[in-house]
Amino acid sequence: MNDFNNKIKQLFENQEKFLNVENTPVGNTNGWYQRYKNPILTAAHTPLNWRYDLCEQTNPLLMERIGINAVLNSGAIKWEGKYLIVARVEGYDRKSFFAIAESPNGIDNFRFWSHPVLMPDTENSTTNVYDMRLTQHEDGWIYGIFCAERPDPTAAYGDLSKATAAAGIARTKDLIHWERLPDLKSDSQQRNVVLHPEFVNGKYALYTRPQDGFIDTGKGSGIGWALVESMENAAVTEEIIIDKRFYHTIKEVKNGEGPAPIKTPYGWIHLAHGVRNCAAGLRYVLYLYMTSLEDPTLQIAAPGGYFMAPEEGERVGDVSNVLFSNGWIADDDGRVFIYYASSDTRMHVATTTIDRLVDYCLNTPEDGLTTTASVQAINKLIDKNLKVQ
Ligand code: M1P
Repeated sequence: MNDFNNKIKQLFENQEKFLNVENTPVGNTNGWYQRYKNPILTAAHTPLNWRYDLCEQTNPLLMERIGINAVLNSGAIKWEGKYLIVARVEGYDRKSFFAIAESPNGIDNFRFWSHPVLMPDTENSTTNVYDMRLTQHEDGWIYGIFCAERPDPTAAYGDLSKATAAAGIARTKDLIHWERLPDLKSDSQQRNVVLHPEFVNGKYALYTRPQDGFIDTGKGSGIGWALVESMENAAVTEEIIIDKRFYHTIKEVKNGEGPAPIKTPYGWIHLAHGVRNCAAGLRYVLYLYMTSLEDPTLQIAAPGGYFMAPEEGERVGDVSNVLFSNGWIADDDGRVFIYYASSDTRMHVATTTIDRLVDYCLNTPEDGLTTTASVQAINKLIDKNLKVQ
């Protein structure tokens, strides 16, 4: 074997070893979920043949040809017995694309499918796509809704950073062939749009996030809800806010729906991200809320504070101090796999159960919005405990 082939052999052997590393639970938890030692997907997990030219004639120095920067905000679905991630993969060129990785157990051994998804484009070409939410809808399709980013045509001459965010829509029956549908029509910009899995009053129901600008939600006061007649030509006509932002909370600056909610006998459980500002910049944390089965626009539980926040190594990355989740899987046995990205750089998993999430939603005190209310909630718990101790 010549030197070049030896180097290739070594490269693939090292990669194989890396992909096979077992993931193990870490840390004491508060009983809400279990974190794991290793990220489940990083740039280094992407296949070598996406990055290297493996031909000796054209790449005698065996250098990388295409750099992958990060694997982050991923949709998730259980499919044919496997745990599938529709990852946002970002290249050194800053473009994001979707790529599917699968694992036999949802916790480790994730491997990317041979090719990334070549998402069909719209007539009005899309510069960037990211953060897909997957919904297995009762109409028989699997929908992927994602952010479709384009340059803002109203930008002043020379302003090359002003952009627009719209909700791109695609659907598939096999996660291999994707049909791109027109973007969601909306008076405002939209990001973090998610399809509810069931029809509501015979219509498709969308969780929205109206925003005045590309970054700022401005007057957009929280997570919205809109019913649309069809997904082939989806348009927001009426939008109500079902999860509001409040002053001095974890979602003061903005919030956004995470994955499609999970149905339980007690209500729909939602995972969302909340953003506040501080001297170090924006801080993204994850929180839960619950809506009624009879009326999914009605919030019936709003546990105060965050459910998960960046910890240790999670705190640092391309956009530090960020946890973001747009994928989770509720397994048949009651386990829930929460897939979350840290600091816009890598993907992790945390496991929990439906029982724990329901208990958390129904028994965590709401944010009383003042320091007095917070102390009253603690005192109430102390008094209760004094009676049983
Ligand atoms: O950088 C943090 C996140 O910022 C955006 O989310 P939001 O619109 O809620 O602020 C998105 O760009 C997201 O991809 C990113 O993780």
